[in-house]
Amino acid sequence: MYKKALITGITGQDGSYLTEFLLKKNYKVHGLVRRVALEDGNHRLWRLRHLLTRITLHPASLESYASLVKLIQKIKPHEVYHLGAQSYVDYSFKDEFSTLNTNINGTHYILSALKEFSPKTKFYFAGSSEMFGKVRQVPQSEKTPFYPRSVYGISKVAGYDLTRNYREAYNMFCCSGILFNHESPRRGFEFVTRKITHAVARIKFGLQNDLRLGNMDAKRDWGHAEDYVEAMWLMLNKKKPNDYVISTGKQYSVRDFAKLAFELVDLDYKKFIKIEKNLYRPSEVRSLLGDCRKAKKELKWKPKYDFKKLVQDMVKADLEFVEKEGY
Ligand code: NAP
Ligand code: F7E
Repeated sequence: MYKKALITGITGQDGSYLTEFLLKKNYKVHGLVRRVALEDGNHRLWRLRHLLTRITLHPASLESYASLVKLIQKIKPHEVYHLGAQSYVDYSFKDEFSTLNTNINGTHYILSALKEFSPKTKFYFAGSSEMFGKVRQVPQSEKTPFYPRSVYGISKVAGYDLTRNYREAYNMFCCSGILFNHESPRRGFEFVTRKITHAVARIKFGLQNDLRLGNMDAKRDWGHAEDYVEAMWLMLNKKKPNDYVISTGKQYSVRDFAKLAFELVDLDYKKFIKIEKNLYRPSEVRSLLGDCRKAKKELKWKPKYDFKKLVQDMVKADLEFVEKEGY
């Protein structure tokens, strides 16, 4: 018997890699999408284009409990991967209300709908290293206290607590992955890694002269999304539900990322980068470094990509992208 998975946020970076991963495991994959995505598939479904004939997309809204109930009753999924969220930290300073609304209520509605109509469904919540924010410990593990520095981080702490509470109160199979930054050629263009690799390719092809960045001293523990979606599945396929940090255990600055990305096309990053104060955040997360020993031990999870391979993958893909698309 095949398994059915429902993915919210299927149109995003992780949603597309997770879809590929689950299809390889013979899952029937269902995705929740905003109605506009179906109207404007060319733009909004670009990450799923090669998969569209093999999956079922359902228009629904994370803001509507009723639409989620209908969807869950219709599909009766074995597993729900709740990835849908306003995921851009910087935007959460500009629109606090919609970030909280989508990220907290969306999570709460799904958990509540599952409790009422499909309590045996396993649930994955996309937690984030942004929950650690102004870090209380180095490196950060499942035991590290949270200190979020943005409304985005706050919304993820609330989602994490809701997920844990449904597990404890109603005995449901609910897990949070506390994932550190993960990137790929499918990363959104507003995130710093993709902003850099896209700019590197555009500069190389003579389409752009410089790259404007904010805080280049910020440090992150960067992995590859392809590796990280596997960890989501491993969590839901353990005997018991639990929460896990997923990270590489290595830390690099935004400057390190830019330096390597420019070097890969034989350019010196110092000649192209301009620092803009308005790209700094009102309260920055300066340094994140994960301790994923629990995931390595209990899930037998291990990333295949290191930092250099990740940057190479993204630069190569953006050189091809800019050459083909011309922008
Ligand atoms: P992403 O590329 O930004 O994708 C976000 C997804 O959420 C998109 O499919 C988007 O749909 C959907 N979404 C946003 N607002 C929505 C709304 N109001 N209603 C329905 N869907 C909505 O993010 P990602 O990098 O794949 O990350 C996946 C999840 O992991 C997110 O929850 C993110 O917060 C979390 N996370 C990411 C990282 C990371 O480094 N990538 C690390 C830790 C946690 P549209 O296409 O319609 O906008
Ligand atoms: O910023 C600095 C910025 O926007 C990384 C999301 O997936 O990972 C992501 O959140 C760092 C920050 O990612 C620019 O100040 C400098 O320190 O790429 P980012 P993020 O904020 O770490 C976490 C784990 C998530 O959960 C989120 O969903 O880079 N930075 N200059 C810049 N950042 C951006 N975006 N643009 C710049 O020009």
